[in-house]
Amino acid sequence: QLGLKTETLGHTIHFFEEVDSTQRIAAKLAYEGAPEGTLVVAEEQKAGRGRLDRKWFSPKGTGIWMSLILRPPIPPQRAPQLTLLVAVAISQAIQEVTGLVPDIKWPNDILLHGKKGVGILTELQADPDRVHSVIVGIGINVNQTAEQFPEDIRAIATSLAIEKGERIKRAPLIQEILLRIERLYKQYLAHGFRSIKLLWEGYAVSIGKPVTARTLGGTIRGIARGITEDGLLILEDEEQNTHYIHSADIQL
Ligand code: BT5
Repeated sequence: QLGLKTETLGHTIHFFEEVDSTQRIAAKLAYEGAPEGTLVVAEEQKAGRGRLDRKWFSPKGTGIWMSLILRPPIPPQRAPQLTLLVAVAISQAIQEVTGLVPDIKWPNDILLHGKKGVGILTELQADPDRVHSVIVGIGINVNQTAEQFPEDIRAIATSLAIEKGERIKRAPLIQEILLRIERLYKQYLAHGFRSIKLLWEGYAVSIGKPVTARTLGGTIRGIARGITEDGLLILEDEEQNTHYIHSADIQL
């Protein structure tokens, strides 16, 4: 039992010992009409995934692997804002529970001392003018030791326990994350993205710095100038051209 303090988020929880991906299950539930706040949590994912069908390593019992259904009344182009909102909420929760100060790397990574500890995957069911549901996938490395990461990501990945130097209880962290998401989400629905954007900027690395952005359309080098009101990255290249980037991998 999680002992939730939220009003709606997480009030229906589908818990699984083992799944392919909580993201797939949540998408199915959303399609079948599951209400906002429905949460799918698993101890282990056999086929956890990142963006572009990349793999998300989700071993048994050491992390938080969960997907949350939201139904915001927004057009699809505003959906990237929710990835950023959730990144802020998770960062706040991590800070509150562990004392660690995370950095957010646009669009969907949370770094602990420069290594990836959290990945967020936001997927939509939408018409061209209206979102039906947003499935927010959250993967948090909580208690892995360095040796428990596969070799190919050992140099870039970390866990809360590695950075904190002690094991972290998962239930209170999930509780705090849902509470923070709910708070920011209410603020977002009532007042828009502006105040969330300010919080986001407080956690963001790479703004004002040179970065390389790998997009599906190609690679752009430049200075990250900030984000737009819709949550796109503003990148200024060497010829002072401004690019608005919807999705990319960013190298610092
Ligand atoms: C992400 O993708 O970072 C989104 C990850 C979302 C995972 C959650 S878990 C619950 C829900 N159910 C799912 O099936 N997924 C969501 P992306 O930015 O594409 O990063 C993927 C890359 O991160 C991989 O190609 C690896 O390099 C690296 N990676 C894989 N597993 C990792 C881990 N456990 N920790 C850190 N990095 C990892």
